[in-house]
Amino acid sequence: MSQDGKIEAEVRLTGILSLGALQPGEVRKYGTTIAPGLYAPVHQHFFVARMDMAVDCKPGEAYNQVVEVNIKVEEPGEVNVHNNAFYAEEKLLRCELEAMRDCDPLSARHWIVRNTRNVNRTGQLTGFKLVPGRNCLPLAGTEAKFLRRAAFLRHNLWVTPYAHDEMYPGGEFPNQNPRVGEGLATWVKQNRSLEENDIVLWYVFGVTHIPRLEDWPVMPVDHIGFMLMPHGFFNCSPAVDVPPSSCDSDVKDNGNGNENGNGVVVTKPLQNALLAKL
Ligand SMILES: [Cu+2]
Repeated sequence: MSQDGKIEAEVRLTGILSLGALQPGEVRKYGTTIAPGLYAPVHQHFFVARMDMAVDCKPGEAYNQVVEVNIKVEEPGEVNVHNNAFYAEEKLLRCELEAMRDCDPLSARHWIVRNTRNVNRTGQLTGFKLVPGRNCLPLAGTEAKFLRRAAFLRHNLWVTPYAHDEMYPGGEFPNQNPRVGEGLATWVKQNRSLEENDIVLWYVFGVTHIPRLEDWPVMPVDHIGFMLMPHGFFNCSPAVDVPPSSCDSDVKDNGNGNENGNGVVVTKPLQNALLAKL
């Protein structure tokens, strides 16, 4: 979490690739020849972040909802004579089956978890937005067998109301194929209401890894992640009253309430007061 209220989640990928051997002169359509006689298959990595949200809620309150935001281009006409207008359009995700969503960077798509009762100083509901990073979907046919037990990969975002026994998107025992009827894709068939509830976000994010020669013998770190960012949660930037850094205050600290050379009263920085208490 940083001083502007942002929470960043990052996964770093490294390690040794899974490899196959090649006959002399052989190349493989489904992989990269990364060293003489060696190829690494094209593959994908997926991660799921389960986030039990409680935006601006006191303990026990269940006053959250989720809206999807897409940027829309305005139709040409009297209100758009220069043909350059665009705007953010919001849509409330009312129930679980409406909330199976995919990323769309071309429309700057993101999702905001809002408190349904608390407003900021402009009267809008307080919220935190989920900002996707780069992402992908499984590159497989809809009937692929692995999608039976990993059906949660079919969408980048799922939203459920909190349930204490819904912890693992693939169900309790994801390796015991097929285990159909368990996990996220099954739970959402209840189509529970999300209009004012204890909201759980499931953000599924992945990377399609086309191996490079530079990934061998040990892969340099690749990064993938997302952000939770305040959106009307604070009344202004939470970073504007950050105390000076300690090295800065060492130079400027002339004592508590003393005048400096210009006749200006210099108060001891808050940070020094806090340090003194420690
Ligand atoms: Cu990889």
